[in-house]
Amino acid sequence: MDVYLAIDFGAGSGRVMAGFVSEGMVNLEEIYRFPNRQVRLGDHLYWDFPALFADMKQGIRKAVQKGFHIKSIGIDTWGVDFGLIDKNGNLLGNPVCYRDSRTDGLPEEVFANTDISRHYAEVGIQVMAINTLFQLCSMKKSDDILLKMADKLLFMPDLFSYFLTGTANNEYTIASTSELLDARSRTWNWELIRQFGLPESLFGEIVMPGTVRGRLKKDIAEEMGVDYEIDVIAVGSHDTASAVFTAGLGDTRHSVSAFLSSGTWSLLGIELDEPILSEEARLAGFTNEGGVGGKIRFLQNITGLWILQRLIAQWEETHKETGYDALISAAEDSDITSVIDVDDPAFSCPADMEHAIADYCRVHNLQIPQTQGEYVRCVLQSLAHRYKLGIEQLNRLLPSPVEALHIIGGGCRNGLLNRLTEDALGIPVYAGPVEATAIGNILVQALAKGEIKNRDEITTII
Ligand code: LFR
Repeated sequence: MDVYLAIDFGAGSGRVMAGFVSEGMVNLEEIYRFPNRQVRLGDHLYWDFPALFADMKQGIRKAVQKGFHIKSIGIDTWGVDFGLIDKNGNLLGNPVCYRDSRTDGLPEEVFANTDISRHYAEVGIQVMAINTLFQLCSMKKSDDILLKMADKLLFMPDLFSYFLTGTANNEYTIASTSELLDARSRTWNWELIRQFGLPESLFGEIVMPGTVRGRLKKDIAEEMGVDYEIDVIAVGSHDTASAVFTAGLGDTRHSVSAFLSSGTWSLLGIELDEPILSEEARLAGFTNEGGVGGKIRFLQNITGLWILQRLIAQWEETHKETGYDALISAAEDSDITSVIDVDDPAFSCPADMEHAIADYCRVHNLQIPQTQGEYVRCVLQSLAHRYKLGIEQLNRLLPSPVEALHIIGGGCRNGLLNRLTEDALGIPVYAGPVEATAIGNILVQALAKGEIKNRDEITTII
């Protein structure tokens, strides 16, 4: 059977999915899932790129062994992180994880001498310490030798594609998470790059989703047991871009509907044709990231299920209850009313998430959770509360208010969170598709291959 492979790397795990389009439906099969770990080494927090690359190849091999004929491959990952390669095409060090402390305090330092409003009016990106811009500034500040040796900067999906094909370029949607693009022209903001003293040569050709990046290298194809040519296609290679591509398409009931891509992060917003670069948008924390088809993903980056994921990981270590269903039902039975600010830096990378929540509640005179159910309830209602705030802020910026919310991605399986969100928002909330990212990834490949002709066809499929 002919399939497209969607390779999706998240901060917690990666997977290889096979998909095909038939009779107006996308059919998906999970081929291989593997963990993605952040490794502390010396003073830094890294991704284990060689292990991830090996796992990706393992997934491709498994698809071949299952008898699938692979038409093309599309790769998407989380945003902002990158690898540097030297003139000989070798990887210079393991990519550093965006949760590394090297960028702590840098935005404040950088914008002490730069006009932040003017900056936003050009790049349109929510200033966050994790962004590529600040990672590069921290390397410059510490006189990092790797930056001097680097020939090209490749964002994570670019890096995986490069080692599969040998072609080094930068896909638009992932590049937009760097805070180094011009939001309107959708290409590098050279003035900004020069202003920050970054080597211009690092930044390569920007390719749009749907572009063929290259073919699977011969040696890799042989290793995979493949004797035909396989294209690697640039999809919406930022995971959120692939997911958002499918959100709310075909929703004819509401004229304005927003999306919430729910996973480790909660990305709440709306798709637009052109960016909103006003001071009001900046102050409300909106970002204008690049979307498939040249669209703009106007959204807020909200700390999502990360807090709950960390709690569960911690409970696992201390042999407490970790079953999702049991925890959710304990949360349903709990009546704690405390609401925390999920975006408070205290929750971004604490050693102990339970303590971080308890401390926050103590300092803010809120009831401190005592049971696991109370912790879960507190986190979920805080998220729902934050979504309400986000939609209110969005409504102030749009000509007419949001009428419905589509929650997509793994987090939309959390029925309690969906319900709390609908109660908080007072508008209809739709859940699904859970597999939004893989579906979006595969649809762009099908468009590139000419199997699907246009957005109307996609709307029918969705
Ligand atoms: C989600 C995501 C978000 C981005 C965050 C960090 O997986 O890609 O969109 O803000 O990860 O890169």
